[in-house]
Amino acid sequence: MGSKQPDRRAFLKRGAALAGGLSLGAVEPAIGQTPASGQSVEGQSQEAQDYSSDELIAYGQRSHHVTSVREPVNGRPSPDEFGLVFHVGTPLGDQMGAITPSALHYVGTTRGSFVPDIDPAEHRLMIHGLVDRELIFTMDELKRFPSVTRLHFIECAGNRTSSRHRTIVDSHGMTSCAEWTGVLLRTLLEEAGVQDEGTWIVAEGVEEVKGASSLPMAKAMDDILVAYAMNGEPIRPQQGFPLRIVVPGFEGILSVKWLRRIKVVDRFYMTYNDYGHLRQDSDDAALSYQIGPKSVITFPSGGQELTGTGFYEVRGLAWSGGGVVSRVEVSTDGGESWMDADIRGTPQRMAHTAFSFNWTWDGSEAVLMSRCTDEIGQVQPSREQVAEFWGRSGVKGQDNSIQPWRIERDGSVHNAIT
Ligand SMILES: Nc1nc2c(c(=O)[nH]1)N[C@H]1C(S)=C(S)[C@@H](COP(=O)(O)O)O[C@H]1N2
Ligand SMILES: [Mo]
Repeated sequence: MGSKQPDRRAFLKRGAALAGGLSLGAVEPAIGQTPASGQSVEGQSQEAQDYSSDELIAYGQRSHHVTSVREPVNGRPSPDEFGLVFHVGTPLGDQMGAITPSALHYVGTTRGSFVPDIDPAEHRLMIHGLVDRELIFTMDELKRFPSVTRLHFIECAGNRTSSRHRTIVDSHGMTSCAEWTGVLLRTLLEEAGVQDEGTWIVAEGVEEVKGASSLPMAKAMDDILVAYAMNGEPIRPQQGFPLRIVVPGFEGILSVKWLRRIKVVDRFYMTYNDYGHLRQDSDDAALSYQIGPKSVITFPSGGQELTGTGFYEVRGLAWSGGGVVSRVEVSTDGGESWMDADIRGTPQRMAHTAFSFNWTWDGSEAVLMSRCTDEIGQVQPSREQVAEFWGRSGVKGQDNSIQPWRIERDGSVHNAIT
């Protein structure tokens, strides 16, 4: 069986080279093909993995030839020597399409967390405070309510542009997109009966003082999900098993994981999370939550390499807390001129939207950028525009400025921020 493999792969290789040669009339090797000098088939020497085992038939795993993994961001290893998990980023440079595989969804924790092991049979959600009826739900009870299934990104405010970043994990690794299923928080709040003075909520996870966030009632009554499933299966422990809120379009810290309590209150509460983000003022808090129109080129991005001149599909992701992505433009000359990119699929509200752009690299130095416009007309700003607004202190709140990647003559790709 194993002996057949090289033959088959060689055939595929010839077939692809032929097809590429015909359609593009290329003299050089077809796209993605290496010249036929070194004939060795990569990975052949590795020990074979038995994908036909009972275990992997019952519950699958990716090919052992695929090695892309989450990486610590800001240089802080997870878990650390005390077992605490800090922010760990999604390898967006390897991603295809808009949905992040659950196993690669970024992990965000406010001050470092132990990922708790919660028994869903024992877990409860309490809704109390300024309500007519205080309610306590089991997981089974929550699943009896009408549910919604929605694609949404989550993004940590820690994602920012900087000259120090090398790869897209450094600059944008703390955003991911998944399909979430759960009950609208509004459904549960209506069940409890919110009193007139109830203008804010405080949502709390299982970790005592950590992981609590304040949210305005208008958002709670709009589109917040109390989610128990992610990409078709129960939410994974690192993402909040068995229950979390997903706050569409707002910064990630508000999407409280391991959710156990929602208190309806009459004012903005300065919780541990809110204090960390220096929001002593409720107007400032409510205004700075929403993530602006944003996009990034995932290929080619920092640390990757172009293997020769010619045709490339430039790929990326765009998103906005303001709703649907309506337009994505790409520049290959450092922002001098812009051209429309192709949007993949039907963009969803507050969800990553994949885009692509056909490009022929002539071998000269080039600076690639992308720019997102959302359905309410907001346009992603350049770093210069952001600096003009915020001054030398840098961006407060989220940084949604344009990320430039420089292609060097040797094909290497670097962060172009100086
Ligand atoms: N209970 C709890 N919820 C939490 C956190 C936390 O530490 N504890 N971290 C927050 C932060 S800072 C972010 S960015 C998001 C990350 O969600 P994810 O890990 O599913 O990507 O969860 C938020 N929810
Ligand atoms: Mo975060």
